[in-house]
Formats: sequence, structure tokens, C-alpha cells
Amino acid sequence: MTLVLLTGAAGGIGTLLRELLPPYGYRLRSADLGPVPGVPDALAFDLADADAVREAVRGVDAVVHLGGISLEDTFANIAHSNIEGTYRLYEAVRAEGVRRVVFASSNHAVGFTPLDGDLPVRADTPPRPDTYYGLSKVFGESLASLYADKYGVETVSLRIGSCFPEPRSPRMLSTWLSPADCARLVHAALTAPDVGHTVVNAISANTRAWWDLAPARALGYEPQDDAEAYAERILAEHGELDPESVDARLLGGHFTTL
Ligand code: NAI
Ligand code: 15L
Repeated sequence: MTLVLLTGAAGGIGTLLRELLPPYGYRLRSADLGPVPGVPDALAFDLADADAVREAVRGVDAVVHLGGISLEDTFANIAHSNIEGTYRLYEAVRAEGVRRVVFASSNHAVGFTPLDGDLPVRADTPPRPDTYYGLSKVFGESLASLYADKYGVETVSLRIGSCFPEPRSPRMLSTWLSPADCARLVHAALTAPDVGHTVVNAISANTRAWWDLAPARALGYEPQDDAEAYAERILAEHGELDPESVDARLLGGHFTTL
């Protein structure tokens, strides 16, 4: 059975994937800064701690790297958890001979991409980070590229839109990644052959999508969900997306104003 290190296992997506990945045949080694509720044998360490990260990576077949700060923060905090932490993870992966990483990148790596240009936005659109947080995801993608070319450590970087149990806003009718589709995509990213470093957009099959899913589908991802199922309730609550609003004009929405 494939043993996968899941960093950020106590977080929102980690909690969802701890339920959704084992049915695909994975055994998980969960890790986070502190305890992971319901997982007494989870590893607790800071991703910037090189020795602890090396120990956590030893013996696994692959890593799903969700750990880190998931919103905007000070540069110092982002540098510690997301830049130093991701570097330490890749160094451990290289040293321990692990061959595959799935990296949780973000739409905020390309958040300043305008939505009035060519749609859908492709997965090879150039980096346009909207925050220090987005910048750290650009760093992570570039680090993955370096380690693929130099050391043969393969990575699929998932530019995740908005992964929550349900979409929460009119913007998320475009950016939602359902938990079940997230698990489908992570499974595809763990099993597709010869990925080198591949960047894919990571959303469900949303009617209002802004993003091209062709590279994700090429890995074997077949999304089954569509945020449109929630449109009536969301739009009754919030109204339609104002075309002048930052959520309608820029991919990263309000992160561009933080
Ligand atoms: P979250 O904030 O709920 O979980 C992140 C986890 O990482 C937390 O449990 C936290 O304790 C842990 N962590 C933070 N700093 C750490 C450190 N220095 N060492 C060890 N662990 C550390 O985030 P969520 O929503 O589960 O997201 C998971 C990943 O996916 C993050 O990398 C996030 O940037 C990315 N992502 C999430 C999106 C979403 O819609 N939820 C969208 C785009 C990207
Ligand atoms: C992200 O990268 C964040 O981690 C998440 O909390 C959401 O805000 C998401 O992007 C989004 O853009 O909806």
C-alpha cells in the first residue's frame, strides 16, 4: 500500500483528505505543527525543522504537501513556514529518495491575472502573485521545478481555487474545488506517470469556471462536481458578482487588495 506523508493534516483540506484518500488505497502518515485531532500517532513538528522533516519523510512513497500558512501574513512568517518549510521538505525528499510530491499551490500565485483577457486562464499563465502568500506559492512551484530537473523529484503543483465543503461566495461559484474532486485530483497527481514538474489548475467542473482544466484532465482527473448546484442559494444570499468588483476583475479577488 502506498504510504503518503500528509503535511498540514490538521488543516481544512488535510481534515477532508484524511477521510477521502484512504479509500483510494493510501496509508497516511499525518503531520502538522501540533496534534491532529483523532490521529494519536500523528507527527508534530515545524516544517522549518530540518531534522524533524527528514525523519517524517523517511520511508514514505510520496508526500502531499499542504502544510504552511494558507492566508496573507507578515513576510517573516510566510518566509518561515512556506519558504523555509517547503525548502526543508524538498531537501528531505531528495535526501530520502522520495520520487513524488503533490504541492498545494494556489490561485494566489497568479492572483493579479486579469479576468477580462483570454479565458479560460491556462495553467502555464505566468506568475502574478497577489500577496507574500502568493509569492511563497510561486517559490514552491519554482523549487519543485528545480528539484525535478536537477534531482528527478517529480511534483504536480495544484493551483487550488477554493477548497471547502461548499462554495461560500459568488466568486467561489467559479473557483470551487469540491472535497471529492480534490481527492480525485490528488490521486491523479500521485499516480500519473512521468510528470516531471507539472502545474495544473485545481477546481471542479464549474459552469462559471475561469480556469482551463486540460492539464489536470491529462493526468487522469475527471471532476464530478459543479458549484452551480449551490448557485441559487449563494446568489439569493449575496447577489450576482458585481462586474466592477475586484472578485470579478482579478483571479485572486480581494487578496489583490490586502
Ligand atoms: P489550513 O490553514 O487549514 O491548514 C494548513 C495547516 O498547515 C495548518 O493545520 C497549520 O497548522 C499547518 N502549518 C502551518 N505552518 C506550519 C509549519 N511551519 N509547520 C508545520 N505545519 C504548519 O489550510 P488549508 O485550507 O487546509 O490549505 C491547505 C494547503 O492548501 C495550504 O498550503 C494552502 O495554502 C493551500 N490552498 C488552500 C486553498 C483552500 O481553498 N483551502 C486554496 C489554495 C491553496
Ligand atoms: C487560498 O489560497 C486560501 O488558502 C484559501 O483560504 C482561500 O481563500 C482560497 O485561496 C481562495 O482564493 O478562495
